[in-house]
Amino acid sequence: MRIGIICYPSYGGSGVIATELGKRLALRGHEVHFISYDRPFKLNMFHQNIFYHEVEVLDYPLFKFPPYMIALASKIAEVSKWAELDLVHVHYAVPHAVSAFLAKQMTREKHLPIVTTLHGTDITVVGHEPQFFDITRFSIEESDAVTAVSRSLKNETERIFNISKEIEVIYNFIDPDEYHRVSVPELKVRYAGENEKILIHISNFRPVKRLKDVVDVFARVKKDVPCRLLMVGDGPDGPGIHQYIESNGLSDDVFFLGKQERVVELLSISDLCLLTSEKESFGLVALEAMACGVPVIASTAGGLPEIIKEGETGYLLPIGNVEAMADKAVRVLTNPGQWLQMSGNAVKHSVESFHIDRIVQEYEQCYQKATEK
Ligand code: GMT
Repeated sequence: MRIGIICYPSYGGSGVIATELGKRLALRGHEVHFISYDRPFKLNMFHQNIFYHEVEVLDYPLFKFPPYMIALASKIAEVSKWAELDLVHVHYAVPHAVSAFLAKQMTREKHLPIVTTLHGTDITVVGHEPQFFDITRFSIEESDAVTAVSRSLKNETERIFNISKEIEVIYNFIDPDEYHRVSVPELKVRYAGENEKILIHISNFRPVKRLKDVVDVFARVKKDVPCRLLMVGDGPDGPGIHQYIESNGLSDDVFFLGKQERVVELLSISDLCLLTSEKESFGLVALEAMACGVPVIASTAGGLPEIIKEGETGYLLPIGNVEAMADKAVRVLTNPGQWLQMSGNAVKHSVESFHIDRIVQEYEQCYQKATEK
């Protein structure tokens, strides 16, 4: 098939999933055309089946806001004509599904099916904004196929938007060839002593991640277990959390590593991953951690209970219950037998349930159905 993929190119789970999906589809013989305002950061390979089309937005003094949505629609229409796309797969309803809808209208002589994948923020945050509500609903209803990355997101979308269209759950995935525990003892000594454990948090440091909870859990664990915390990522809550750590006297125990393109090595030296979010449609980082043998202590937000097996690959606690999260963390960290068991379970579960090959086939079937309609 000839497939157009529209995604955000920057750091973040949706961009990672869209790009890895496109790369794998190309390896399976499909022709894949990425369309975005920048090269997706994970698009780091050459393949004859992969194309990248940059959306250029006219910068004219009259435009207070550059018209990205229209530029994207024009680019989708243009590429779909000359590359004879069989469908476009958009990641995020707003604005991508809206632009795809416009492109479809512009190329009416040739049916252009739209597959829309909902990733979470488009529904739980953006779609809630009264001004975006109707257009989000419209873009979902007008898509030829809609997928959500977890059952929780599907249910929430149906409830919030009262959607009549069928939403298929296609989970996010992991490539175990890339995500597996590697031995990097020289890296471990950079951050922790021989008898110290390493806890890790990776995110875009947005308020929904509840970074203070991460620090509060860490501070409690530290009272019982010698440990250090790696904070990977950056975002709007970065400055505030630096201050919070300093005011709690934890500066020497916490390392800020900024945005990292590759996290396998950092996960490989970690003993626990903390994900305390108040919203998380899937939590790709939890899956990446599990694939690297790192048990996850997480909140019960959104799709996390569908990814983490309670008591087997980690623990799930109510949002904000930092005491309970810390108790579970201490229990795992002080019981080497249990940690080993959980670490092994985590790898097995991630590979068995979320292997890229299996999920990519689900997308292929979804594409097939969308084009046959
Ligand atoms: O978590 C974010 O703020 C980033 C956002 C994104 O666009 O990557 O993540 C969303 O999509 C990911 C990929 O499907 C999911 O793993 C995240 O759970 C989801 N974030 C939220 O629901 C808050």
